[in-house]
Amino acid sequence: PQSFNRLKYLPPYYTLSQVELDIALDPARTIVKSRLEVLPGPNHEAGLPLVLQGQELEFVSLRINGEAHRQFELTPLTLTIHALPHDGCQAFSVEIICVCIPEKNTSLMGLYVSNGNFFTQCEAEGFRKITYFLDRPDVMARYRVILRAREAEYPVLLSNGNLLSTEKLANGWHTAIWEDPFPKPAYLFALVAGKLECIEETITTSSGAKKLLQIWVESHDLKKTRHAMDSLIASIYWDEKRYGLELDLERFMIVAVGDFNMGAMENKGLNIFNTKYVLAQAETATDADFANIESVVAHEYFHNWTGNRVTCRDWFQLSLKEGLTVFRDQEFSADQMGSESGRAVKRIEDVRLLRQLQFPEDAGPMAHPIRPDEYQEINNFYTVTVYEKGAEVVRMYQTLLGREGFRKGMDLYFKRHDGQAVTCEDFLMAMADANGCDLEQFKNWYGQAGTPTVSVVESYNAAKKEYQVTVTQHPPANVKNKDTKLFHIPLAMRLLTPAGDQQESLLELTQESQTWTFPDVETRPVLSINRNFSAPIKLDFDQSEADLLTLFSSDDDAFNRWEAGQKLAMQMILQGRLPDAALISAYRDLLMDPALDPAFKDLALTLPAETYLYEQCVSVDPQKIYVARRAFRKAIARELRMEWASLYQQMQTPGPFNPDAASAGKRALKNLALSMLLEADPLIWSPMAVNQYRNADNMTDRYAALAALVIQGSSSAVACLEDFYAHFADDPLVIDKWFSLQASRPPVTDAVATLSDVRRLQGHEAFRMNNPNRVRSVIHAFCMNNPASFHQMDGSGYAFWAESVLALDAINPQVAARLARGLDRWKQFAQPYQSLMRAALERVAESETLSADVKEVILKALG
Ligand code: B3K
Ligand code: ZN
Repeated sequence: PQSFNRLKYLPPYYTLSQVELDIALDPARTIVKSRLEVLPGPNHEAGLPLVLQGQELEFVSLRINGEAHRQFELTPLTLTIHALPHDGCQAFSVEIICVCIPEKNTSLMGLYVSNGNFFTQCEAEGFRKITYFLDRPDVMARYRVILRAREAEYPVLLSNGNLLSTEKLANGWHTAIWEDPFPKPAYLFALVAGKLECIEETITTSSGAKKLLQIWVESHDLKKTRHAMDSLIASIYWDEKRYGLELDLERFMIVAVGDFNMGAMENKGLNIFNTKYVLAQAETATDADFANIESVVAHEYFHNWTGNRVTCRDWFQLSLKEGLTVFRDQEFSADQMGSESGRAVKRIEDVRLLRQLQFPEDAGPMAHPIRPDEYQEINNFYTVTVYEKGAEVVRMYQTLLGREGFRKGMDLYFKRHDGQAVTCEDFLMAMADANGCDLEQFKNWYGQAGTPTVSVVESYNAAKKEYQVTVTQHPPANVKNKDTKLFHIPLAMRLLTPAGDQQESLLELTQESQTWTFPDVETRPVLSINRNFSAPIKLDFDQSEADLLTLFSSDDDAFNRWEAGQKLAMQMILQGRLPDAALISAYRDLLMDPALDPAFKDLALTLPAETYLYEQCVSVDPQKIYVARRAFRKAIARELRMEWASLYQQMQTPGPFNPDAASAGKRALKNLALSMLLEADPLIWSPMAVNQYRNADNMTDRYAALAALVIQGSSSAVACLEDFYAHFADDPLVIDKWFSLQASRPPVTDAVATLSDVRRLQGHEAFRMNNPNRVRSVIHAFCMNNPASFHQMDGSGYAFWAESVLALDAINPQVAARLARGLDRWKQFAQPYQSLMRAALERVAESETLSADVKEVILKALG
């Protein structure tokens, strides 16, 4: 397979100034006429041909400077034009007519049809499925777009930028002309056409300009758009306040679509969203949905500056925009929590996600630096490493430079690079130059894969009243390069003493090993290190259970307080122990502390995920881990049944539903209590859960009660599931929840039952193999979110996985490639799992029709 290398980047031979598109939309035959104003590029040489990318297109005609042109070659992936006027040394125009077939496009890249309407997805390389083009992010042009369609079927015609005019044509067709004043790469192009309606608001931004905001959905969904609009408005004001960045267009649109490969897309002025990240109302969306919508709306909006105004030179630089924009959305969401404890809760959630998903990636066969050096299919590199670890790296600049220093760096970045396509190094240099500091060693975070381990050894000299800590960095175990470079690691730390007299400080670990000495420490302190998860590392610190209990009950850093509890639980689960009296008592004190945020209590009493526990083992026995974790949980449920019962009462949220963080935190703790009570005393508490299921006025409480019943294998679960389906049959997003709850149900008696459930769900009338959300709620949920049912000693889960990867690959390679990642960590498992997984991988590898997407993932896993 062809692979692309970061160091082989060449500037373009040709570039574009202006693009005019005239698109006549028809599901069976869309005609695309383009007129490109071409200029010699930075790397031009006289006589070079112009090579355009094009995929799955029917070529019709080519004109150069208005004249028919015959010196060209077509391949399945390119249109190469020879004999250019003046050897291509002066500007010339290219006019191309071609045809594509949106209704046959199940890959959901390029132009496609969803529920009768047209949508596009161009990042990373989808524009070439619409027309022949210089489809690379360092070619930026101004676009003028004429959309044509039959008015009765497609009354709304949208594209990027500003609407110039509309016109009714005689034959029942109509047109709309859009112009985007900002030069952009093709991946930010978008069009939408169909029967849609919008809610709109006008706001005034910092310069006093009026801006039109619209959210476009199918008419029956209009009532579910308020939260997305509020999130958008909050994002716009936050970016002005925190970074001085203003919305630059007169109009900003969000459109929701039910068939979408990922969460959302930041096309200039016309963001396209998976319905899952737009539509919400109390009756149909959970607190998690509300929070996700807020953060995805913010993320896409923030891309308008970090991604669109300043974009990536090439796709290896993806983290330049994604890591930075994730960091920005994390900070926004933290601020929206409304309190310091809320900020900490958000931080814990973000780190939990990183460690559950990114750490395994960084330890597995697809490990790559946040700026990869090599890829075969770029779509495989929209990863938790590029996004979430990328965000951690951006966060470290802020930790090292302070908020003000970070802001200075951002200001210089925009001053230098507005309107350009740049690299991660340009970002680093802006940070360094704005702060007059040397970030040379910090660069290593961009170039090396794997999670570094930092080991800590401490000593206290009671006679001298002196405390010493020695910190050593160890390169990630899986890093292949011989000359491993040392990282620049910021470690926030504080010595906890009874007197509370020690301040927080920041240790900068830049050498392999460094020792810090602290004088005047009156009593042996307890070390709190890597506070707020200041660096994305694994900490190897053999702290006693007594010290961990001290941290868990009194660390003033909420993240480390939570972390101490996780570490205690993790160690005991992996040793097959149940929580001892001291830990139970610490849990009890924490749960009953009136000063603590309920959302924090919920996180503190939620055990580390099975997949995170896997990462701590040399040879994973998934069934053993499942049993040990479940037993540990049952013990917490039983030992604290009085506390759970009283919290279940105390955490009720009377009055109308409010999705704010404070109310959501109370609901989370209440519903944790309910599930614990069901675990402890199912016969007593099942009727209470059924009662909550029936009477809830919001989806969070209704779904939580249903989930508790299903997970417990309660006899009432079946009737409630049937009722739920009947009630929400018309709402695809709610039906996705119904599917995914069943597919991710852990084994109650025997796990084979779950696989047969999954096969039954696949035969259900509402199952759709070509809708990514539905597929993810059944197949991905089972294979990637239900480890105890998936990892069976008969290999049935893996056989199902292989069959599903192959079936999906024929429909949608991106969705299939995501599922293909499900066996990445096969080498880490004990037998017989390991051999069975390998056999399943080999079965997929044998297929002769694999997409580049799936092939890369499978061959790297086997390699
Ligand atoms: N930039 C898009 C992701 C595109 C994925 C292409 N396979 C969404 C986002 O990160 O905001
Ligand atoms: Zn993004």
